[in-house]
Amino acid sequence: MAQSGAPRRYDALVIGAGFSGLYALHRLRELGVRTRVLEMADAVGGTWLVNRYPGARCDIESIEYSYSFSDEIQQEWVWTETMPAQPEIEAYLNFVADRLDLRRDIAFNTEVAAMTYDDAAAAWTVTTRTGERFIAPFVVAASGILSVPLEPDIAGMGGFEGTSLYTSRWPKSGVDLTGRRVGVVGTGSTGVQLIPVVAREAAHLHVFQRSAAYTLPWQVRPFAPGELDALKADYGNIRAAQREHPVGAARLSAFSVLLDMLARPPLKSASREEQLRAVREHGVMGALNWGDLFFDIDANRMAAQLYGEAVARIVRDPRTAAALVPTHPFACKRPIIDQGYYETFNRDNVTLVDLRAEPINAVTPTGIRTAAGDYDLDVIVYATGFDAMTGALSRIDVRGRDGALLRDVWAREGPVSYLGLQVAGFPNLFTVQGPGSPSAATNFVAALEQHVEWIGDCIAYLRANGHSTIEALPTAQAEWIEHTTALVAPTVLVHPTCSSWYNGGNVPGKKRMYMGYTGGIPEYRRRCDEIAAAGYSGFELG
Ligand code: N01
Repeated sequence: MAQSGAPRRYDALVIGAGFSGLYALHRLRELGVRTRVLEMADAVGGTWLVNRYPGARCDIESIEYSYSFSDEIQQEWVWTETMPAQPEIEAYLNFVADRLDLRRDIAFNTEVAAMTYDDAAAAWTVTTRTGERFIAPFVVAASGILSVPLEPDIAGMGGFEGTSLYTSRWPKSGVDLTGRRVGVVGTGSTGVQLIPVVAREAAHLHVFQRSAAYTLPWQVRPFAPGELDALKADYGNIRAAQREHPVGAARLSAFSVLLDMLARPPLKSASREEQLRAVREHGVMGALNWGDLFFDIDANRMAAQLYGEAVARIVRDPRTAAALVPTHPFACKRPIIDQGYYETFNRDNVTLVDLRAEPINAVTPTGIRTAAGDYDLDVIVYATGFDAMTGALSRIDVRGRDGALLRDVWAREGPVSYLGLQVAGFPNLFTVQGPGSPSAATNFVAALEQHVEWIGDCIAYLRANGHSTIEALPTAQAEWIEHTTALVAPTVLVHPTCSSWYNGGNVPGKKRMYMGYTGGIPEYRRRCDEIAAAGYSGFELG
């Protein structure tokens, strides 16, 4: 990569201008740290800028899936729906960028390609794809936990003569699918949101499903007149409750529902009549709303069976209904909520293709060929997920102490980190929502605010106390991993049949390790604060 011009120097560099990067910039500026944000896209928004596929929506309430650090912002911004759709979140992040005058410190269209730590100078040199260089003592990687899309490796994909689309980079101008024969590959959170919307437009929709999803029906609605104002008037209490809640969202959300299940009676001691009543009265939710599913794989399997009975009450074609029943344990993958997912399979223009029965052999010029035959398509939509948590930093050449490459460390040892905030051997590099932090299983926005604030305070502390470096100790890192692993060990989340982005199982060749901290944000915050108060125990300050 050619180097162009003299490097520009800052006190800190932030990678990414999504939710995390915007707040990191604001916070560091407030602390008097000269900061530059490097953003590969041409606008702010991160994941909410590029995942603009039809149906894209958050599964946490807008008043909680938003910054809490500024009362002005939370009072001024007007949400229109209980759970915001992608355009509204993108608009919100643009509003925040304008309101805090953030753009003047963001370099857009600036993709970081490499970063190297210089031990003698105690600084990072960051080089962009076009060869620009930036030097700063501190780097904050706000590069996103779900920002590197996974493109499937299916023979013949490049030779498809119709339109190939990726949900993670949906065209800004939109795509008219009216009257077209569409195939969707992938039935995770993205596919489940997309499929009902596409079904209403397309002439015919084929859903190519490799793993069926557990998904709960949800009602998203516009705020009633005066409702948002009343919530805003109570924001102090709402944020206080959120702060105390393990998942960082105290109101009803995809996560809080899971947590509430823990307090429910065990499925194993429910009579058959009680089980059937739960399904009759509460549908798929009734099948899963039991307290023992997280810890007892047999109870979890019973729930899957009950879930199948609930799905069969909605989906009329028995073969389709049976194919829609997941075979992996419930809770292995991130919870999904939907609007009319199962009902979509009752439409005449929707066909489920069960890839467990007929795997994809190839993409042909005219569609998709499975083991059972050819499906002619005009459009193929890939909703095939992300290289989560470690993907964004792994595609950058991150060289720490002694030239160690971060992606090699993670390939060798798994996604190790101390607190999800730093990796041993990579001084002064902070990761917002890194592996081993609460991020994955919580309200990302609540989790990132805590991270950004801790990082800001840490940098301020180092500067105030004449330290130029901070680096996670390998022993502290190993103990942290041991702790996060022990927390999740008694749950079904680590069952051998669990494979998802939570444990890297969705990326061929990625070393598997559960990448979250399941102790909840309040306990995590307490530990992080305790570590800081003890002079950053577990870190070496230089
Ligand atoms: O990705 P996924 P996602 N052939 O990895 C399938 C967040 N999010 O983008 O399970 C055929 O969950 C794959 O099959 P399998 C949220 O955190 C949030 O949907 O590997 N199929 C799976 O069905 C979420 O968890 C929101 O067998 C292939 C699907 O593609 C995360 O993003 C909305 C395949 C990928 O599912 C990721 O969700 C959207 C192949 N070669 C996303 N390769 C909300 O806030 C992969 N698949 C609501």
